Amino acid sequence: MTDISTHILDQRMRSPVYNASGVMCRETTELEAVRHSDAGALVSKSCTLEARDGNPEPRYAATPFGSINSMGLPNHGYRYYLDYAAHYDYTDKPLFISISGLSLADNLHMLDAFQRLKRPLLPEVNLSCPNVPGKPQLGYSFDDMATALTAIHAAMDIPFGVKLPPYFDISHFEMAAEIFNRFERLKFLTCINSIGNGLVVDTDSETVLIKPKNGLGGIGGDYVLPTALANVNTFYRLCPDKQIIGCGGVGAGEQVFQHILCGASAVQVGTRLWEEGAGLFTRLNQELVAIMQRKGYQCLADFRGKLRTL
Ligand code: ERO
Repeated sequence: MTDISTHILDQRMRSPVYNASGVMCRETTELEAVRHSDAGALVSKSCTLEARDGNPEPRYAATPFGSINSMGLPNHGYRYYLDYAAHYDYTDKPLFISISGLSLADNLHMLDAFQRLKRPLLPEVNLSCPNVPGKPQLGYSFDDMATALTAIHAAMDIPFGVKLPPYFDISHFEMAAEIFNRFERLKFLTCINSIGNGLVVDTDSETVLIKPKNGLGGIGGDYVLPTALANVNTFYRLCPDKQIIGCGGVGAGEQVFQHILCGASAVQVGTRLWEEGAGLFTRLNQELVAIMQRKGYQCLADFRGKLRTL
């Protein structure tokens, strides 16, 4: 028997794959569809204090190699997800709650409400939304990120994680890792959010594909796989006490395998889930099992983090 189960903290996942925040998770019906699928966990849409409609449409487009989005954080407001979390059956599969307040005070307010539920939910604080005009990505401002994490860590009794933007320079990886390693209850790092502020152009019409921000948006899908793997593997090496959750460029079991080989304990899927729907998870699990059987691996620990260098 090939075992593809994994753990985030002490919570067991029957499969390492689940949705990336933003895809199939704004409505409770969507969250329930992921819960009833072969995903190993689920994460809710990043929430704000108050409900938001998000940016004007069109704000998502599929492209030949992935996707571009500038959704602008459309969500029902944190109370909607708080209610879902309050009634969730935690014996089924882990529930991650994504938090993306427009200020540190908003984040602290929402995190307090979620931890007061006294349920085993896993907060994922989004430090990397690229699409809210006038709000820079916190993950790129190291001093502000350290200030925010200091306050969040002091306020949190329960373990939590962060969703990170992609980093591209070794000095930035090292500076970010040094900050994360200061915080004991910061237990997992999700790498990566979409690559912010890309531009996809349609040659025939000579236009951008999405309306907000003159067409700039977060890039996901095949384009981002090497960047995602670099972030997973580098933080796996630099933050040995944290768990890494991979995200980016997953379309088949092979990319799930690669994320885990680079050190991921679990793997999120965004663009491909948007395009294919929740049946995707059954396929990814089957493809991952086939690769493991071909290689003679019986469980994920047999190859997790064992990427070889030359
Ligand atoms: O526009 C969004 O709602 C959005 N899109 C992303 O690619 N990443 C995000 O983190 C995000 C909002 C929090």
